[in-house]
Amino acid sequence: MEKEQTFVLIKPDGVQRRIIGRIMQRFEDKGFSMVAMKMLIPNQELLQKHYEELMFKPFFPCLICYMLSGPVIAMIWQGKDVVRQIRSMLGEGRNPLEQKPGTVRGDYALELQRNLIHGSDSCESAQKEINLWFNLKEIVDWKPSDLNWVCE
Ligand code: IDP
Repeated sequence: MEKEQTFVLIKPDGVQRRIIGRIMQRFEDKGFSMVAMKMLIPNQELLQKHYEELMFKPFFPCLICYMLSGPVIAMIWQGKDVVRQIRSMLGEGRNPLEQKPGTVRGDYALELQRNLIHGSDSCESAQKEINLWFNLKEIVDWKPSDLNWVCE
């Protein structure tokens, strides 16, 4: 069974716009499995760690403020090549206006900042982000019953 995992965060605008279900549906339809999920209002310390690489960007204070503005949904998704696949399904690249229809950002977002969703950009950052947002006890080890029909 393919155990690659990635961290996905539906940002405050995704929650407020009530598109959580539609986003998760895309990942389930592709054949990925969710192994952890929680809703929370993240605190500043957590967000500063999550976005530490962007600390010196001019938009950093604004980004933190936006991310503090309401609840988010933190998730771990598992499956074959899941890190790369989910990045491409959410619409990689800074500007949602450049993203193709069929991607989450391409279908639902117009702005650089309010882009609805985060997905880890590498296996290394996925592991780091999973450890930052989740305890081991919150991750569920389960085998989807249709797995043999999705993966050879
Ligand atoms: P990513 O989410 O596509 O991986 P990053 O460069 O890691 O993009 O940026 C993190 C988040 O910071 C973006 O998802 C977006 O919400 C916000 N952001 C990135 N660039 C800008 C900008 O130029 N202005 C405002 N917000 C930005």
